[in-house]
Amino acid sequence: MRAANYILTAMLLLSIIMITSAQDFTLDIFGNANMDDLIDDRDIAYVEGILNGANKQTNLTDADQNGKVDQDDIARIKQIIDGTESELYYIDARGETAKVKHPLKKIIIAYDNTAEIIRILGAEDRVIGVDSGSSAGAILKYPT
Ligand SMILES: [Ca+2]
Ligand SMILES: [Ca+2]
Repeated sequence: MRAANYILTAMLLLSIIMITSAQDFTLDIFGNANMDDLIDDRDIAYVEGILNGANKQTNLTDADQNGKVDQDDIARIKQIIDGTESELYYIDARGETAKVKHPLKKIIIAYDNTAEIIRILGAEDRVIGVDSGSSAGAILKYPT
């Protein structure tokens, strides 16, 4: 279930972030130090490279948002990978840093594609609201 919770969180964040193109997508979650589309062991290696001077710091390196890059960020990235982190920092649709508690217990669906992902993940019991402006697709399966 940890993996499912992480995927759920990631997918919800994706819907918030508003993907413009799959080809130039950056997962805007702090801890994605190498600025690609996921958080994995390569981000740990990238932060290690920053600490030894081989890599340049990126906007998403400070995983715990304490204003400095150190071993604690590597520890946080490891928690994100194994699903034990209690909160995630991300860049929201307005370009501002935001925080979400993890795992998610309550979900509000804003886009049809998110509604379908929630259904696929079997997390429909966590949905407490939907965007009443949506008028098509899987989102209509939820009461408004
Ligand atoms: Ca990454
Ligand atoms: Ca930090």
